[in-house]
Amino acid sequence: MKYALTIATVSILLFASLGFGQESTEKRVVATVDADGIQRVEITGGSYYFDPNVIVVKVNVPVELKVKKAGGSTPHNIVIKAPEAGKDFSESLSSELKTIQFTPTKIGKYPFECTKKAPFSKSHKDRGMHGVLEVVD
Ligand SMILES: [Cu+2]
Repeated sequence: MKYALTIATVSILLFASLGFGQESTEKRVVATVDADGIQRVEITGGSYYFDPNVIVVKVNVPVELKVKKAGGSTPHNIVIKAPEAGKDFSESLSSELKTIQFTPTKIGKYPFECTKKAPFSKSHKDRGMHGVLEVVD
């Protein structure tokens, strides 16, 4: 009986910690199209998040993502691999703004992430550095 209780307690603790670890607040931004017909969004990457982490853009309209890193010495990048939908890039983040240009050609949800990982620790993605680019009509 005592054994069963211990198992139950451990399971609950494990479940709670997993739930907590995966908790990430959604920061959603809908890109506005500028007068020159380009939709621009600024994204900051830090330890361990992207802000915003849900980016909504229109299909077949050029996009400029302005990416930069929040302070700190931990290296970060932003990677999205969806060449079939017009998006395929890997850019390291620095304190200076970098511009990533592409034109999304297919409606859908495309995950982006930081692919960095320190030895013997979880990947930045697993620590919360990921997001979704939503391409809408
Ligand atoms: Cu990172």
